[in-house]
Amino acid sequence: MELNKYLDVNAEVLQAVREGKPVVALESTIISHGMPYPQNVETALNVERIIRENGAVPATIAIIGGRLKAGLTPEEIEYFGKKGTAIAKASRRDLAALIARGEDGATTVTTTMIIAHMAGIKIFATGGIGGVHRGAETTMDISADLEELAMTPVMVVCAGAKSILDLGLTLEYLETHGVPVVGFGTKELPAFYTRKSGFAVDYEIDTPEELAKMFKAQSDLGLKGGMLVTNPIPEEYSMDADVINKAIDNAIAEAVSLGIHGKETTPFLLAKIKDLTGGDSLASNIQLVYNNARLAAKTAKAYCEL
Ligand code: PSU
Ligand code: MN
Repeated sequence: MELNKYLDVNAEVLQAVREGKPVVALESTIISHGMPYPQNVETALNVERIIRENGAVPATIAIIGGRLKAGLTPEEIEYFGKKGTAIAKASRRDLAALIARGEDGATTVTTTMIIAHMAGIKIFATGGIGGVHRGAETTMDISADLEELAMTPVMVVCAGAKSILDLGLTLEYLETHGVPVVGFGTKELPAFYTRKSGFAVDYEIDTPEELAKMFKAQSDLGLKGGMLVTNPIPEEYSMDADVINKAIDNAIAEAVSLGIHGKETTPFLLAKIKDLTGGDSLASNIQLVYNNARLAAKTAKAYCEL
């Protein structure tokens, strides 16, 4: 495997990829922008442990000093968690600038997919993805995550998307771009904090083995683009839909009145929702990420056994 000259893959990840062993990619925006310190570091380290316990090698992805990294040390994870939002959120358009300037960047779903693919990693676990924002018919605010799912062959295991987004339009967009949306053990798109959204997914799949088979068929066909696996939050950690939806509506109203836009929108809304719902949403968020890490590791293992 010829590595991209801007990419550093740590020894354990490199060996696993070369030997065809299961590897799961993880994003770093969830660490620096998604949760407060020190819970972010604790969660990121637990996620890596859960992936190992389920038979795969974790590869947390980030940009450090202008180098694209696949596989971080615990010290690097601590650094990202502590620096938090002072680290730039890096999307596709930011990669070249961060490399040229030798700066750090927290990778979103988009850039984690890009770097995972460069490193030969096929499966990626996270919390939630970006999508078509409410009001996008006038703001044109559509996350680059959807474009990336349309063109980069990585399976993204998430808990659906928060209803800070227009979930119906998000599904329309993914359909147009040929991205399969799978519900794990459900016919309904989960909405991150809750198991239900009222929107149907394309396919219900009930085992990691079937997920692996479907993704293998997509790669064998040479179809470009990824696959979105939506894994509902475990029942015992799911939140009351009214409580969370009220917080989301209030957060969106505040963002509109303050004129928040561009790359700030998603982090602003996420932080507001956390303030409005206190520790409850953080605890749920942590648990759904663990749940996705387990499924991604099992799927990566099944994929390697095909
Ligand atoms: N949605 C969440 N949690 C997150 C994100 C989105 O529920 O942490 C982060 C992810 O890193 C995602 C990014 O890729 O925000 C999307 O940002 P934007 O909407 O600006 O594309
Ligand atoms: Mn946006």
